[in-house]
Amino acid sequence: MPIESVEKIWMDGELVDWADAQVHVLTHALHYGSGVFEGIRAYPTDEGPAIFRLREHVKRLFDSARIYLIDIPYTPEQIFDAIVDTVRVNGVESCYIRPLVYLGYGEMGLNPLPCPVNVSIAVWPWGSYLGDEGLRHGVRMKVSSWKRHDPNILPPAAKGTGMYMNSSLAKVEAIKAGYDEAIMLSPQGFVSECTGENIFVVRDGRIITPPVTAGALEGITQDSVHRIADDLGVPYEVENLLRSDLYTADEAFVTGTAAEVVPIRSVDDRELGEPGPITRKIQETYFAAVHGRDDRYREWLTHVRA
Ligand code: PPE
Repeated sequence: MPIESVEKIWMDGELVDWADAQVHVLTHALHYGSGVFEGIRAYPTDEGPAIFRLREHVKRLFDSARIYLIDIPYTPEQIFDAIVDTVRVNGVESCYIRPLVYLGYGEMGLNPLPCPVNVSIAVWPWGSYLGDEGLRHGVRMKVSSWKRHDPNILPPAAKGTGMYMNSSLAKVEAIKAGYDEAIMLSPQGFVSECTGENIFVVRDGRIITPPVTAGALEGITQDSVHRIADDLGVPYEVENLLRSDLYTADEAFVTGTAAEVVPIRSVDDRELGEPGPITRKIQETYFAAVHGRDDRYREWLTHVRA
């Protein structure tokens, strides 16, 4: 589906027209994937649009940049405010938000240090990432033949643009084989995560998700699920999972800002069936939280029309 355009994009401190948000072909990041980014969502609430967990996303953006020695020429407060402004000025009720820090035009070659650092913030309306059907009835997953990065090859803690070539290889393999999404294993063979989502299984009433040492990004949605599970009194554990644990799980689901909370209906054709009660409850509570319908999670919202 083509991107649905809005009016303005924030580029290096200014709001420019959507069509004018252009870069030079010799932009370093186009050649070497030298950038870091975030994915954030804003949802409609009774008090107008609210951005979900903005503070945490801005923090992770700066952490990602730090890992790659990219010096962002703004403070976290400035980026926070710029994101709020960009949502506000475009007059959208709900949107996906993509802040991008990238090495720009100036130098070529694999030493990125002399390159200028550019920042853009784009927003656009974006529906269910894994489809409405998937959100309701679950997605069909395939364990990929492509492994996730070893943390000493590319640090999964940083949302680096280049490392998503790995995700795309796995995604394409899964789609071409007739599945919705791929599950990736670590080089050691433990379950890591999906191409753009964290993964969870439910076993004997407990939620289990793989550790960061298995190559998973420390997801902000994953953290929201942790808190929600605590509030619901569902035990939450971080443990290595084997491929076979996915086949025999009582329930399984994935989480991400773009994907939200999506049930898994099968893994490598082993049917898990319709979404189970714990997945449903987590999903329901998550949607209540993002829409400002649950007071317990109000501190996660940044209202745009303050
Ligand atoms: N793992 C990966 C590899 C990942 O990219 C994401 C987010 C997550 C886990 C979940 O993280 P969080 O959003 O903090 O819960 N993926 C982003 C990019 C998706 C895309 O297609 O682009 C997202 O969901 O915004």
